[in-house]
Amino acid sequence: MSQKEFSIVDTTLREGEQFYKSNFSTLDKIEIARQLSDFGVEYIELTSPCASPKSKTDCETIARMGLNSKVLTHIRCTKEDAITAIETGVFGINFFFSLSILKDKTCFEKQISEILENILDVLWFTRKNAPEVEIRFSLEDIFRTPGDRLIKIYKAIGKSGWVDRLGISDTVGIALPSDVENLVGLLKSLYPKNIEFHGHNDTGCAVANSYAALKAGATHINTSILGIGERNGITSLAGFIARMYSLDIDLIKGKYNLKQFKQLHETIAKRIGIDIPLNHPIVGKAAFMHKAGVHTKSVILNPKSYEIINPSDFNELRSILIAHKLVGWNAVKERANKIGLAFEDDEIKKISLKIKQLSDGKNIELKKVDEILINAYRKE
Ligand code: HCA
Ligand code: CU
Repeated sequence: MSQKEFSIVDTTLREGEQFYKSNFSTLDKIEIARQLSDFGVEYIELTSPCASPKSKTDCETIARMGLNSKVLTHIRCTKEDAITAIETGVFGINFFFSLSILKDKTCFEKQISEILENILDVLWFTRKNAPEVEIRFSLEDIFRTPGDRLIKIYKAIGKSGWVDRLGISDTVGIALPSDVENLVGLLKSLYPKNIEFHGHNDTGCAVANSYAALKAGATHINTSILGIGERNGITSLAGFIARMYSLDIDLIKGKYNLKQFKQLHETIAKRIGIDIPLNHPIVGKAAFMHKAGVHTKSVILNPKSYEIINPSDFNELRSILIAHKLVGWNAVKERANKIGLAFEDDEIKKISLKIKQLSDGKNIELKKVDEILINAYRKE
């Protein structure tokens, strides 16, 4: 499948800085960049050096770290921003521009051709002054940008040969996977080279949309750790990795250092002062917990019956929960065996019933289940 060739452009240090709780120090950024690079993301995107004086020195510092990941910065499409970005020594520049019908009215008073000329002027200026720098150009809010405008802009930029890839941004998370597929397909017909997708998660479609983009021929996918970004953020790295792992385990195990996944997430959670959401893919506390009797019975026999991700690939542990009213006797039997107690099946079934009665509508701890098992064993 062509999707094998994809690159992750992780933007925790750019889009993620736009999350309401983020305020990374230089040391935070250095640590996060190093861990992202060790995990193996192909690109790391940094906040514009024009955003604040420290943003500029941080770009310079991270660009010089000698990371395996390529370091990009994200700027407006102006010569002033381009000059500052080039000065930082980054590997690549991600330009963004808006032609959305809802954004900036003044923009549409100008003729599209004039806007295009300005964009081309900036891209040519950058290419000329930094021939070695990788350039991406992207239109913001592309699903609310009139088709004729985007075709005209992308055709001309593609033809110029001054960019290394074109991007599309679902800035408000409005797209469905089918919309993304259609648009990437259209873009491919105008520009059969590298395409980047950036998708917000306002309707919970970011991961599916990112996959749809790849399926239609996109090559670069934006992610952030825990999906952090403006509002409720973008495609989460864990969601995207889970999606791709489920399709091709060997590919993902070969491309990324999965054993470091949890640590990377813990670092970010700590730096922004939150807990990892319990139900987050792969790294959430509940990701490998099995509860209902029907599930636990099968998982004990064959974990794949209810798991598409092997927790040990990510240094995670599977849990079989038994201190609750949905418990199944097979799971209780497994627990009894684990603590060295053997029972006949009939006896285990009786014990399971007792656990159900005790825990119906109220929480009990595993300690209590063990106590019940030990007392029953003593009575035997
Ligand atoms: C922003 C906009 C952006 C840009 C994405 C991109 C978006 O917050 O400045 O350039 O790929 O969602 O449109 O994040
Ligand atoms: Cu965004």
